[in-house]
Order: sequence, then C-alpha cells, then structure tokens
Amino acid sequence: MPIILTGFEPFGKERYNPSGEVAKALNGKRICGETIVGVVLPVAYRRTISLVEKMMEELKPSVFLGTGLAPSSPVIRIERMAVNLMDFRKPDNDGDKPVDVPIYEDGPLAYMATMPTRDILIRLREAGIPASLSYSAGTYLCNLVFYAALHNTVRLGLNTKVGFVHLPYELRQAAEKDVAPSLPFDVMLKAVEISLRVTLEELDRSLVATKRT
Ligand code: PCA
Repeated sequence: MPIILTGFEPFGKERYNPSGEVAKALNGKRICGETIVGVVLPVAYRRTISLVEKMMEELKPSVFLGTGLAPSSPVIRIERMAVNLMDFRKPDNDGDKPVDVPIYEDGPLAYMATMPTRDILIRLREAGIPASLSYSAGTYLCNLVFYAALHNTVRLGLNTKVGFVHLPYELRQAAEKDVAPSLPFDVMLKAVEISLRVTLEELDRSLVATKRT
C-alpha cells in the first residue's frame, strides 16, 4: 500500500511553499519498501477536500502525511489535533472564505493524529532537527487536510496512519524578509523522511506482534 505525502502550492503573498517542494522531491521514492506518492494540493478548500477523498478511496494508503507552511514557526511542528472547523482569516486561492463552518457536518469535533507523534519528535531531536509537538494546526487549509484524511480513514474503514507536519520558511525565502525564522530545505526533507520512517517501522513492529499472537 502506498504512502501519500501532500504539500501545498504557494498562497497569500508567498511565491514559494517548501511543503509542496518536499512532496515533489520525495514523489516516487521508496521508504521501508513502500512507494511515496507526493502530491501538491491547491490552497482551495473545495478542490482539496475532493482530492483527499479521492486519494483515500483509490489508493487506500498505509500512511497519509500532510505537510504545510507555518510562516511564523521556528521549528518543525508535529501536529497532534485536527478540529472540525473552517475559520479562514484570508480567502483561499479560489477566493472562498468560510467562517465558523464545519469541514464535515457529520464529523466529530476533533481527531488526534494516528502517526506516532511523540516517537517522531524524539527521533527528529536525536537527528539534531528542532521540532515540537503542536496542539493546533489552525483553522485554514492545513487543518482541513489533516481532518479530512482522518475522517475519511474512519469513513472508509481503513487502517491508514495519519499525521501532519508544519514546516517553517525555507532559508532563501526568509532571506527575502526582514526577520523570519527558517530552516534549510534539506533539513525539512530529512524531517519528513524521518517522520515516515518512524511510522513505517512502528507499523512493521505491530504487524509482527499480530502475527505472533
Ligand atoms: N499552510 C497553510 C495552508 C497552506 C499551507 O502551506 C496552513 O497552515 O493552513
């Protein structure tokens, strides 16, 4: 079963989005024997929801890792909670701006990530990559992808491990601004690879344990 890795196109005033570039760079690569399907999503909620639903239905992935840019973050942010809410401060790239609207009318208030977030945190820090756990992915497109992947896993009865990672600005992007936290691209790439590896290793271990019982 494939791994889905999503990133986003640029949005707002940004001309670059490191998350979309990470998804492109890892597309087709193999990790622990599984193939990564890297997808760049539009920052447009209607189109993105349909794409996430379609990918979950057709690919039934073992892992779904969403990534996005968090402009003010100085570290890799491992998201733990997805909430059933769209509350956009700015319109998306299609000009839509839902305020106080649930993502799914029939969905629960929130889901927690099913990827091993604490283990990922530990492994990132061991690798010398600044990271922290986060309890809000916001109420814009990143939270929406995270929630939609979790909701569709339940709706379709899949065993997909779902997670979301927010990335800071890339170094060159920050160099165009006055003061902005950033990380080099190769560090972000490594962080995403580690997150996937830790998840797949854990999946392998649980499969071996099930076979033994
Ligand atoms: N970051 C935005 C949406 C797209 C992206 O890369 C967010 O944090 O919601």
